[in-house]
Amino acid sequence: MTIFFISDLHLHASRPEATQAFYKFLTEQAASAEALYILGDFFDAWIGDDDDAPLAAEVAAKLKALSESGTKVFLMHGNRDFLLGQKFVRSAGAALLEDPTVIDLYGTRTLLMHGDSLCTQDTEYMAMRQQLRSEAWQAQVLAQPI
Ligand SMILES: [Mn+2]
Repeated sequence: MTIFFISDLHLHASRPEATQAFYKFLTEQAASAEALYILGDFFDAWIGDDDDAPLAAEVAAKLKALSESGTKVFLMHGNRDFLLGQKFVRSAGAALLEDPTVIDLYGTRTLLMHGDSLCTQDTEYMAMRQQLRSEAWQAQVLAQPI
């Protein structure tokens, strides 16, 4: 069995060829896999699960179909789509992973991360990241209409 790890697809309505390539990957490769791990920045941006843009619903439906066909789907936040929430995750038939997460990959402990938390010398980014990832900031932003 195969397990796929992908990240940084940066899906966006302005790049339909990337979205189509992803759909092709789902049907031609991921469909026969044991699991698909999407390790962040799956979307180029995410400002709340209440965004009713067609791309999000379409992608969720494709992932849900994959999940229902027997491939486990895991999602991790990236530095651009860290507001992806449970509503989207559920609609995609996926499970949300903490960053970092350690999995047992065929007997080998394997660390999964998006990677931006390792940019420790970029102190401005680290300070911003701390704010963006705080519950208070996220609650305040997500309470705003799209
Ligand atoms: Mn990233």
